Amino acid sequence: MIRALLWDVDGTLAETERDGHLVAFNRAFETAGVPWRWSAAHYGRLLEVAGGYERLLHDLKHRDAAPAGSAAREGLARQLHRLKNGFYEDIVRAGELPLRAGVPELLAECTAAGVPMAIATTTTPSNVAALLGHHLGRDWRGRFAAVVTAAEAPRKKPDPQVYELALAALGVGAREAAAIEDAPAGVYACRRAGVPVIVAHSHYFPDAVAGARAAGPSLGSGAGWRPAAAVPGTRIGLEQIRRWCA
Ligand code: XBP
Repeated sequence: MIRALLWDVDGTLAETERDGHLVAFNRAFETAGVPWRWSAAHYGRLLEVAGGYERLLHDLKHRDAAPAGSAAREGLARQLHRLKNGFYEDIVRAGELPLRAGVPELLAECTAAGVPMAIATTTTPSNVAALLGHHLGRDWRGRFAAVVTAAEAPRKKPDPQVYELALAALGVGAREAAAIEDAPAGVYACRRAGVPVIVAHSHYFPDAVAGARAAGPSLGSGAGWRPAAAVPGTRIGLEQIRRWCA
């Protein structure tokens, strides 16, 4: 029986990669005066590298215009990442990152049903606080029994650390929880932690990932899910998640 729900953040709660982080990275490049920008397609490829700082560092290694020494590259990556996170918060506060369809309803359903929830993300904690504070209000933290971010789980997905810490904080076994994810790295992290996972595909991760209990285009509708949702017309709720994980 599923007794707790674990939420990934980027791409799952909102389209944060396409509409938030990418836009913010490019604003950071402009502000720092570096001569390159990331296209949407290039960013899609860079998403194979987990972590915004790590992603920057990876990209800098392949740029002629970037500093040649590793210490200088790391310094620049740190500066750009800090700037990026500031711009990301501005984007959230400007209301440009709405929650994805079905997310507010599933959050509310869990709260009403007394099903504990955790955040399980390897993004920077300030990004999570900005997004959830904007959408759920100043007391957003109280809606979650545990919030695990890159601060607590430095080993990024697909490492299972973030899910293992979330389970321990909730005090539930892996099979007593279900996770909502969008990306292959998140699905692998869940599988390695033994947590059943439901995938709501996002802009950058539209393809099937092996090992998910179910996958579909949106929590906002029962249409297009594999395996099929019991009631295709309605949003994905706790009962449906429990069926898929049974
Ligand atoms: C998503 C990530 C993050 C974000 C950027 O992790 O890989 O790095 O893309 O955020 P998850 P930061 O799927 O665990 O949420 O710049 O804060 O790393």
